Amino acid sequence: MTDRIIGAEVIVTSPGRNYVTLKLQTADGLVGYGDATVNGRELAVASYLRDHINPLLVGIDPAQIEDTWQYLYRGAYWRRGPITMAAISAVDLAVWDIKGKAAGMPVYQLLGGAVRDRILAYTHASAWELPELLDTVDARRQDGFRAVRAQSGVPGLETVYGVHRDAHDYEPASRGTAPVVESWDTDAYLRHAPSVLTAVREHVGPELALLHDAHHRLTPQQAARLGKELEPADLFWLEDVTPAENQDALRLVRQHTTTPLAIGEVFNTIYDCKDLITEQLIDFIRVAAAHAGGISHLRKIFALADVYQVRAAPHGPSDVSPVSFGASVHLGLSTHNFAIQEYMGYDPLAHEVFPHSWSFSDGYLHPGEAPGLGVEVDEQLAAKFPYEPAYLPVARTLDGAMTDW
Ligand code: KDG
Ligand code: MG
Repeated sequence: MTDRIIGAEVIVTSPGRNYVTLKLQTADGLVGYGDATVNGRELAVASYLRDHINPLLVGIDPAQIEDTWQYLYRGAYWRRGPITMAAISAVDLAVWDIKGKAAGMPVYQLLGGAVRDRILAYTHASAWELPELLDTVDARRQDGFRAVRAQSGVPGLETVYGVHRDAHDYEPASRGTAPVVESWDTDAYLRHAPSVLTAVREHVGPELALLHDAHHRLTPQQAARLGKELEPADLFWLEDVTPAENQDALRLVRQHTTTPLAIGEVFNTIYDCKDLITEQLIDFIRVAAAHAGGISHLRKIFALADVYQVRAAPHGPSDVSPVSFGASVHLGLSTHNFAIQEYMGYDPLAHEVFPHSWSFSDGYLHPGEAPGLGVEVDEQLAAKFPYEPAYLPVARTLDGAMTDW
């Protein structure tokens, strides 16, 4: 007998920050969870699910994962875009979770089984001044990390992406009814960043994998110059050097530097990735299970990337929930060209609201052996943390014009 979806519900909760979770229930008594969190636009996805998708799911056979994906993608007519694709991602994750639970197997087994024992993780180290940054990098290494993203302040600027002046943990969204306005000066950043990363490399020695995120702010020429100047720092990657809309930019960057390039955290489909992959303009593709169509679509993107020796390295900030983070770890264990998983970490409350089988130890992640995705939701606890309006910052250049944050 085929099972059927009998209930679809959206849970919006804020244990430390906002998360949007889809819960599907089946006639056989199975429950599947998916993540649909889009940082700063959470309620748009919640409405897309509640008002437009959930009514369509009731009666569907949850085992038909690919058909359900195609129904929601092709059936929308207005396809792609972050809100639509986050909603489709949530459904996809929830039905993979159900399939795993029905089979009594962790999802990585359904994806072909383990191709590695554990998944390399990187985390964030940030501090305004270099001495504190070096201390923070050391502290992350003591936590077991073998790969660290380093971000520092910039002289003359009040705010910089990835760094808080007075804290070593960085969370970009802030609660409130309007975005914080930051100021930005690319020239000041370019004068400073190479010396910081070179100093970090000198401090840590050759082995630590060192990463840096330029967060979509440079012109092609500036990105090429930065990549070249960072070569002595031997980065594992330089991330998001140019805004995602201008993919031609990467051609120029590539001609001038051998610093590896990573991009894709704001991409939603394989169509956003395909030119960068097939023209070998990047080394790592950063799509997230919560934002680019779930496990089903990430598998396709990673398979395309494999042909071109581009490796998978999904986005893993605190603003994708432990549900889609778990999905990423299942993909990591079972995908041959998976390189590294970002693990920014979670507020302790988020670990409690989303109890999970995935674990971090000695610099590596493992999805665990629980059936399905292995992430549950403590709904009673979740209800104690209602949605709170929150926004990502916006940025203006020193002359007052809006720029990319
Ligand atoms: O919501 C935005 C964050 O997820 C993003 O700024 C984090 O760039 C980021 C990263 O690499 O983790
Ligand atoms: Mg990034």
